[in-house]
Amino acid sequence: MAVRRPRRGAAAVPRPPAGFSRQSCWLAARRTGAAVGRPASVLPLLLLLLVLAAGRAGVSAAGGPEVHSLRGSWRLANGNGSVVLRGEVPGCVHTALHRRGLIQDPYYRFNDVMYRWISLDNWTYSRTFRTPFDIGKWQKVNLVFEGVDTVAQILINNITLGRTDNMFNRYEVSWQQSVSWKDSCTYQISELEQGAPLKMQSFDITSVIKEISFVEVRFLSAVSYAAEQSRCHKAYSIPPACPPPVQKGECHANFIRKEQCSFSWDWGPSFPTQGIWKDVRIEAYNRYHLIYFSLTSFFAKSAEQWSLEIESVFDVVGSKPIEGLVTVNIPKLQTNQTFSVKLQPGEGSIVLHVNINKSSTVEAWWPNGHGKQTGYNMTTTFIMEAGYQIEKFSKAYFRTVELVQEPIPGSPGLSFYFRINGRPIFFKGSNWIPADSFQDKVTYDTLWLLLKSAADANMNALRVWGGGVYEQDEFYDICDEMGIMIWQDFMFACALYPTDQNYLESVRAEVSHQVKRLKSHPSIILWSGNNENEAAIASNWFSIPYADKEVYINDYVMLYVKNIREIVLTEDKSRPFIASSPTNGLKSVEEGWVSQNPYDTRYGDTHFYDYSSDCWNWTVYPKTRFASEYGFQSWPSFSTIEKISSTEDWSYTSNFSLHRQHHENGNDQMLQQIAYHFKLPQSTDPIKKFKDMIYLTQVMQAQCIKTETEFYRFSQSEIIKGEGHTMGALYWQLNDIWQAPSWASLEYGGKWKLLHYFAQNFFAPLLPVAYEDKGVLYIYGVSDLHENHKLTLRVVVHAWSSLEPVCTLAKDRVTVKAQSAVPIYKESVNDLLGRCRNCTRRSCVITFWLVGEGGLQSPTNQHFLSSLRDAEGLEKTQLSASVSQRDDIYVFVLHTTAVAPFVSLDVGSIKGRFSENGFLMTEKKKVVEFYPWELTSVEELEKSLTLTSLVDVV
Ligand code: BMA
Repeated sequence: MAVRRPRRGAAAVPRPPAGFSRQSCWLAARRTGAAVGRPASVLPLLLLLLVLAAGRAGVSAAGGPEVHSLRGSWRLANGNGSVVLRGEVPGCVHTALHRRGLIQDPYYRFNDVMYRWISLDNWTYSRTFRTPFDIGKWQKVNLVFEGVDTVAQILINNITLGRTDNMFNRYEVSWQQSVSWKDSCTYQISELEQGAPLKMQSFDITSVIKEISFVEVRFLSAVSYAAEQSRCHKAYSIPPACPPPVQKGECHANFIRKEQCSFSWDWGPSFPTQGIWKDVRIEAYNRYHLIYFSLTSFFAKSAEQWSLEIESVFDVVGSKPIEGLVTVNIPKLQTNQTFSVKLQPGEGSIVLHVNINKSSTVEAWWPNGHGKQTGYNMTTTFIMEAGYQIEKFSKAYFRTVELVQEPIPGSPGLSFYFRINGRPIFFKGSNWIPADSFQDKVTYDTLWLLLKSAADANMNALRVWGGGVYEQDEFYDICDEMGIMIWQDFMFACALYPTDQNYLESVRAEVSHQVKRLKSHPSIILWSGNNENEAAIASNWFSIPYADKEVYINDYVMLYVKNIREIVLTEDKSRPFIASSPTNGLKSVEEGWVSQNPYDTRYGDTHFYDYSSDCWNWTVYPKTRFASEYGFQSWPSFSTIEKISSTEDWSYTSNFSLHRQHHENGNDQMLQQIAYHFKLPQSTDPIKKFKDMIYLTQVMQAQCIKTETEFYRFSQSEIIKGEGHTMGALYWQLNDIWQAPSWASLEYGGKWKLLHYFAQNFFAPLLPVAYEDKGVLYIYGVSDLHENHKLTLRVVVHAWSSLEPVCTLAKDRVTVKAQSAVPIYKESVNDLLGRCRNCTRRSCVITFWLVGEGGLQSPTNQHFLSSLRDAEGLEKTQLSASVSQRDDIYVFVLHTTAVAPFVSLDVGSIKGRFSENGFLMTEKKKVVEFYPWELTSVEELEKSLTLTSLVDVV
């Protein structure tokens, strides 16, 4: 196995139909204490009848909380007041400056470094607001921030209410417990000395609010804060100090609880934003208030019983407990249960266990490709003696998840795979990064389009990577609806982290908040502590002297095991937890949570990158239990680059092309990989040459990741030399944060790279996969289907020089086993070439596919017998297309005069995707559909269309 170099840091996609659920019914904050509900006795039923008589079902009776939104336009000023403007909330400074025309598009050319001053300044958001209601009427009035990015002091009417330092936390602000703003080192020290609470997250503003109030959020530059925190951490250093220079980023991201990649990454710019990035509002209530509501499902095997655990977190004002009734109703499952509950004063939760009526059939939630994503409408009604009634409408989903780590016969180590509803599932998908440097630009439609593209490429899983953000509720809602399983990292990546007390407090609040907020989603199937931090210690990325290693291991265990894991296990018993990715799973635990070699193929998951070996050679890939990261870079298409560059930038070696590449030697690595199999562009026309390069990087990336993914898929049922049973292939990475070369298969804006079209095929539920071993060609039948199938394998050999097949073969009644990869064909390449007149490795290519009854058919796959650089007989083709419209889609009829490898259709910036792309065209005519994502026309498409195949590269 090549060793990974330590690095740093509709078939169409229609708009969501009207009324497409954006359910997001659980509220949020962090609390403690628990009380368990009991099934109701007779007495409280009286109460129920009384309240039902008083109020209409589905509507909160009078007395419910008042909410006043503070979203909208705020005043925004920089530190010395020289820049003043209006800024939207939710939003950030960069977006505000751009909207007002004070800066250009931050993604344009070199603006990321030009605009560094923005994040080095300290900005203040402020506004006045008229108190929307008679606050005297309310026992509690809170100012609630769902997300503040990141370090800020919050004031109302010039009185400091508190401070924030974690963008992943929710803050409620008030007056009584306020602290004054101090230098952050002093702050830590004095608070520690006094033993005072270090982070205040719950305040009550009742006594500070006036009829007209002035609210201010004074930010401190995240960059300065991180530097200062690092300086204050005197006992020992916490590396890495800074990102590699090629990333043009900021230092000490690990000292601030902020999106780690906002300080730059190897695919992303440095835009350490400041802003109020989520909802902000005033909330007023009497007696009691529901803060979080969540449900998780469980299945008791012995009793064959589904149940739901429903957790409600309340704030009870005053000194007396409140009693009442909670009714849970799931009409479709004939389940209706009432519990009597008692809420203690202060913040606490009640946990109800609802058994689902056994005479109803429960349809489970399944991953994409394995069944439906059934959810059941559920109403939970809280009727409390103290007044108003709360009704929550939610979707109850039923699914189980097990992470199976058990011995495998014939193989040392342990398995590592997921069983969903008792069925082992091969994970097909990719890794998700933030969809924009500016989160306020990520709309529901952005998320929907990216996730639909994942589902359309036959993916069933994504990993939300730990260097970004915990995604918006809508992200997980969409995954629930599309059956995309989420491997959810906590937000720590490629670094070591501090563990001093106030840092840990902040993280504890963050984890508790995020788990409560997200645990109702069936799509989330795993919590994972961090990205690559076990590996960073084990492989000593930061050159830590051996004698000091223990300190860092202790910190590691303190953070991910004693804190994060402990909270997760308390908050959520419905899904597994692992401490890191990659990890050796149970083996890492056995070795004290940091394994000698977390990349061990016989345990846990692996990340694997090798840019120098020939990627067509499958023997370089690790026969791992689970490939959770692997990939190759490519450039986004010209239409995407064009938007943020100017003419002088359009060459592969321009300053711009170098600037945009954040991975050391990235552009050269792509060239090297291309050169293994293709001729490099030689055109004297610089723009043609640049476009050819872009095209080749995409062809190379698609072909490399295809080879690697197919290897993982065909390794799922076998053990070779003790290795195998690979049960997951999540390539790095799905999406882009800006327009730049990266590992993504979807460009910024959503356009599919050739890789994404390839993914649709290499992740197909039924796929024949070929590889060669010592001169023998093997074809495996790979299937995710739940039944065995008797199919016909068709193998067709073409000469590069002719559209007529040289020879064909049909192998009937081959058994492709359910959810397996089995050999279905074997022949020495020499025999095969011998059978097909005049074929040599250089002159011919093999295509093959599977067909069966009932329309069952795999994509057509191909196997190259030599590099295409050496292909003999390829002719210059005349590719042409005619475009027509059929209902909402467009039909492209393609014609070729010769065999054409890697045919690419590109319609520039017209949003939409083709039914297939990048294919080997061996017929004279082929029909490809285009699914638009916006209004377009035949004329526009014809005008924008570029057809390219490999022979067009000169
Ligand atoms: C992975 C990720 C990222 C990185 C990618 C490509 O390991 O975790 O840190 O962007 O590799 O280098």
